Amino acid sequence: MKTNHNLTQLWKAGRCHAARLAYRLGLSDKYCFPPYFLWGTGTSAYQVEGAHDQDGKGESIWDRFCRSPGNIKNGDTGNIACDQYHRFAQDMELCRRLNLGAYRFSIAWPRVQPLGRGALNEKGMSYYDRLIDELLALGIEPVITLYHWDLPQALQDDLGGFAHRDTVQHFADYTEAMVHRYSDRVKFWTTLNEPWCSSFLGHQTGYHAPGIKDPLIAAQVAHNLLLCHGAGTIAARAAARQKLDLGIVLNLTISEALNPADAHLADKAFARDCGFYLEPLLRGKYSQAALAGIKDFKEQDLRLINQPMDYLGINYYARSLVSSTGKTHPVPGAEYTQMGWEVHPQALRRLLNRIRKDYPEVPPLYVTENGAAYEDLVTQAGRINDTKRLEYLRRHIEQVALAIEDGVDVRGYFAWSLLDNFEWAEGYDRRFGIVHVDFATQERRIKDSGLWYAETARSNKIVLPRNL
Ligand code: GCO
Repeated sequence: MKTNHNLTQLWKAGRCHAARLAYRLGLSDKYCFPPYFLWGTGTSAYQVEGAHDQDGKGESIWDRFCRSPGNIKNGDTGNIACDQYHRFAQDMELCRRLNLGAYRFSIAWPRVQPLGRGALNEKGMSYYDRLIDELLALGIEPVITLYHWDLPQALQDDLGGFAHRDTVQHFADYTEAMVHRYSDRVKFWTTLNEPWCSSFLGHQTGYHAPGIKDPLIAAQVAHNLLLCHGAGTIAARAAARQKLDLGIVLNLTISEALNPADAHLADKAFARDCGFYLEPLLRGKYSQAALAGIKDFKEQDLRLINQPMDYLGINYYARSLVSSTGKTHPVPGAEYTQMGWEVHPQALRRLLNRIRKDYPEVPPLYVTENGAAYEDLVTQAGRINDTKRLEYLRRHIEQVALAIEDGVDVRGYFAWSLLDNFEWAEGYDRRFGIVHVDFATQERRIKDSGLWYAETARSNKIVLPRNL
């Protein structure tokens, strides 16, 4: 069996190399991604699971935040969300129908450790056992995110959450317990998803949980989250039952100038925003400016943050623009998604190249999120002709292919999201799924974008025009 499997892999890889050669020689317009390229989708626990107080789950900062009137559009909450806690088998079957190689999901920390420290909740732990086993039975790689924004409320109440250094040790202990339990079956692990959002949106603008508006706290949280990544990485490696692929997922924005005369501003913004994360993670350094904002800093912190990583996950939705006049919106002639984000696929290629150029030591890259919110209509026949989303995905995937051709080591692409789900402060008003969810009935329907994506994942190929 094993040999047959290997032979099939070899045959597939051979065909793929031949197809890439044909593309490069101008004999075909079909581009074949490398044979190891991973096609996936992602979700996060609070956005899809629901079952917010079931089977011993503790309260999270998002449970609490959603209960305060005015925080979330239409007063929506993640109490039920996509009910994936009860419907995971159906959802994983959808992943199979979409031909996905991987499913990226997060563990709800308060589900498995209700108070964020101390006793584990076996019922919550066994939920992820079942989810993982289901994925493996379908031949889909589970990719676990340890923290996607739903901190146990008890840690917020008792310690001040990530503003307090003790939370770092609690995160490391939680990580150790998860890796000990699941790493016999799960190879891919992410410590944190988009720590910029947790710190800045959660503690400076207050747009996200826990809803704090204090720049000093936000800066400390940003630093402490990086400590969590470092301490979590060490804990994960020590508890691992196999060699792990361990990394972090960042929303690195590429800043570009609307007017070429402002290019220096764009350069500065890139160095500041991406540098805030990549300098300490990859080089064990902070810029003077970054350091100035952090009150509780110890020299050895940088050594802790600077752990070897097996990959870097990048979430890309839009570029950010700079202009000396301050006016960047709207860009004449530009398209925007329902979030008001500019559609600019070429900047994804530039971002991937820029990271490789400025940080040659960067580990292999994955595009861990990319996708778009548009309003969807279900036709009488039950179809969702979401052409704009399909085009958004297609055009960004083209740019990933071009980045690979440029020599950037991109190993996979994850469409955001498998399902329409709870879009944080926007509630259920913004749909990112390649699968439609009717929130009244929980019925799922694969959208046209999903059908297209399934075919792309199956064939590992796209049509790649030469004049992009
Ligand atoms: C993010 C999140 C997702 C969002 C998506 C769209 O990392 O911001 O991972 O949870 O839903 O980005 O806003």
